[in-house]
Amino acid sequence: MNNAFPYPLYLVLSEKDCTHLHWLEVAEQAIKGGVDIVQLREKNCSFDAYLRKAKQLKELTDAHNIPLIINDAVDVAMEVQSWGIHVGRSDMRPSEITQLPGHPVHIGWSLEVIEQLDSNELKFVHHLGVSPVFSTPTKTNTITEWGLNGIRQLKEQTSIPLIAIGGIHSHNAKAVLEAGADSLAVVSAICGSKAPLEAAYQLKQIIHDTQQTV
Ligand code: TZP
Ligand code: MG
Repeated sequence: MNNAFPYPLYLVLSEKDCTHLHWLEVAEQAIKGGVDIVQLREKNCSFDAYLRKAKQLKELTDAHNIPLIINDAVDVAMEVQSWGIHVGRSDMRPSEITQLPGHPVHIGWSLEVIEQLDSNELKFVHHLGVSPVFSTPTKTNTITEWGLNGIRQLKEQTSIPLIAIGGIHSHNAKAVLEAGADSLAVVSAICGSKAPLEAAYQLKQIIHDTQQTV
């Protein structure tokens, strides 16, 4: 377990990817199954609609003592007072976010190209999303596929916690952790499951089993 990011199972939740159950039901089951942290990630959503969802989810995550991260929308994150915000290269920069009074305490940044490791922005970042580890139908507008070797190399080059995302499922979870990921972020492995509680539980078991050996 990485003390700087003690949330090894990370659910990235979006309504469109919840193919079997209501998105809030998915979140609740996933938390009961062992998810440690939840990110709300909605695209093409109005501020009001995003905020409504964020408030519903915050109520749930607060009730379970789980941190909430909002993707992209710094205004929504600040309004709902989420613990974290996650941004990519095309969003508000981490350094700008830290200028805002009352900004979220935790900032995640997607690492899509190796040049970002030289960026001044790293000083303002608390975790890096290794994006994507494997290609995935869930997000297709991606640049690098880091692969396991990419995680190994990044691990040597930075001490910022690495959150692996993209194509992570129970069959490759152990390998991703062994390559050096501090946390596994998943969408379809949980949102696309008919049984999100069991899907989360299975991933959490793999994490526990792997932590005994690495
Ligand atoms: N960022 C990089 S890949 C990805 C995001 C949001 C989607 C991951 O989805 P899945 O279904 O876990 O492969
Ligand atoms: Mg973004």
